[in-house]
Amino acid sequence: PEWKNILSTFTTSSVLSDSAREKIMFLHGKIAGDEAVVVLEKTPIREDSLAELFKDSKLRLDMRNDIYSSYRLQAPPHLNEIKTTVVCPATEKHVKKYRRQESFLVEETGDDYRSITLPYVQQQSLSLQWVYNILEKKAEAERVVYDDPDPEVGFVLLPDLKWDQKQVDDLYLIAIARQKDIKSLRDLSSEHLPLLHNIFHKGKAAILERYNLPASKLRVYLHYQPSYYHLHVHFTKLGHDAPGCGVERAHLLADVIQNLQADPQFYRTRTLWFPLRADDGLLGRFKEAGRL
Ligand code: M7G
Repeated sequence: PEWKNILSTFTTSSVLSDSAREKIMFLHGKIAGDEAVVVLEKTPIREDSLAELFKDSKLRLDMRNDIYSSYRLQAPPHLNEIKTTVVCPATEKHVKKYRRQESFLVEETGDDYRSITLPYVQQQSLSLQWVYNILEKKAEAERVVYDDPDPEVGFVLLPDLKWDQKQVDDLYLIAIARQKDIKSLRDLSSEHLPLLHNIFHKGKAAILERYNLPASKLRVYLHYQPSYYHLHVHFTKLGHDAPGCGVERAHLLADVIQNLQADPQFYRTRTLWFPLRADDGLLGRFKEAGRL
């Protein structure tokens, strides 16, 4: 790991969104002439750092009143880092993804998928280069938690970009299928059951072994719509409200498996509901088609 400040040239053009409670800020700007999105996030206080925190920090009193007092604690720099994510060069789609926006629930039949969603997604979804880099070990190779090389049912399990791996409390991993032709939930049929079973069982086993976290503590799901149209499964810790874990976007893998067992074409024929943001081009397509 190198300490290089590529952000010293970052100029902010706007705050896309922020949350004082979540202690996170999404910025749009430029790095050396290139469009960039920068995410700054304060990370949780780790229990295993407390001894050092109390011993090595400076403490300044703000106020004292009876039995109450409040302080500012200046932690040693390595206990006071800000998790920073940079997307550069960022596309307009990245900027939209992080801009705070009102969302609308869309109802998509199987036919809507084929006539509205699929043509749109084929034209304008985000690049999958980062996914291929992971599958081909060209990036993040040292972060991989589990790798099943089988071309049919294989997958790579690794920490999600959103997780700094400092504490298991906000554990977030993704399993990326090795098969390249499955865009999303909509492409799944019963022929994919061996793949889904494999991801479910081996993914949970690998997380138990590495992080000592049992299946009963995991939320295992797919997003619909996803941002990246290459099949992947999210593994997050129960109790941690990971972004996108809500009912309108997350489909539990256990349910997906059962639905496909009951009806091999379930996800190709059912109506699915999902939220789209006001500035999402796909929402425009649904409106044009009179489906909203
Ligand atoms: P999604 O459901 O397609 O979209 O999930 P979402 O981002 O709207 O949830 C893609 C998941 O992959 C997200 O949880 C991302 O945080 C994660 N992710 C995205 N990128 C670009 C990377 C990456 O380069 N490396 C890793 N490890 N995870 C990524």
